[in-house]
Amino acid sequence: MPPTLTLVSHHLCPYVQRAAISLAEKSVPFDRVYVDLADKPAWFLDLSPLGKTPVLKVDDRAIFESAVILEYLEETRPHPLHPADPLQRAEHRAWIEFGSAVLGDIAGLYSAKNEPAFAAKAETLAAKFARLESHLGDGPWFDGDFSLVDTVFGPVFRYFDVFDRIGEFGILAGKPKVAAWRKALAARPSIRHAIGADYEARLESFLIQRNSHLSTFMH
Ligand SMILES: N[C@@H](CCC(=O)N[C@@H](CS)C(=O)NCC(=O)O)C(=O)O
Repeated sequence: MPPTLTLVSHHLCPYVQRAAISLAEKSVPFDRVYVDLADKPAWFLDLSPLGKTPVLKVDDRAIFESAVILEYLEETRPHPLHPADPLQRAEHRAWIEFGSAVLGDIAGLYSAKNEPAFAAKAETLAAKFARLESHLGDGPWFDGDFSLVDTVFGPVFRYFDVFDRIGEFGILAGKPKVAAWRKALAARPSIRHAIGADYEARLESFLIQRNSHLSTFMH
């Protein structure tokens, strides 16, 4: 009997989405429970030493940290999302880390309290996407077959679907390979279905509540 998997989730968390996308790509059934990160329940803090989502419950054991969850699924489930070659696999792990740094910059962008701080974060992000633009090949995916790097960047680009409705901040402008990659990721069923139907409305109200520079465009 394979273990029962439960993904402890938050509705907006991009790191949770990584795990959901990998599980969908591998056709692995799993349950999902949601926690309120603004009011963390005791059972969640017991499971999650860092108090963060995602946690993957494997029967009665708990794995935390999304990159570790992805590696566990690679080791235990079919349909590999990592390349077979060790050097290429190491490169992919490095770009996954880059994806986490981009998520940190996105959080910095939507939390920036004033225009100069916002502009600085937008510039940092534009430089990171320029780096990706020069690294990407012919597509449609990051590097050959659909991989964990694609899994990580699907939730990254999802933020821009909402940002684009708020304003034009020039972060992805003039980057045709990034644009094509974003489009391919947005159409991938595993990525589309990694969130609930109310995701965008939830993200919008979260962004308004930040009371940040970005929020000022939303009133
Ligand atoms: N390095 C972690 C990051 C996870 C993370 O930052 N999760 C956020 C939500 S997206 C969280 O739980 N934040 C709550 C907190 O830090 O208190 C991973 O890859 O799983």
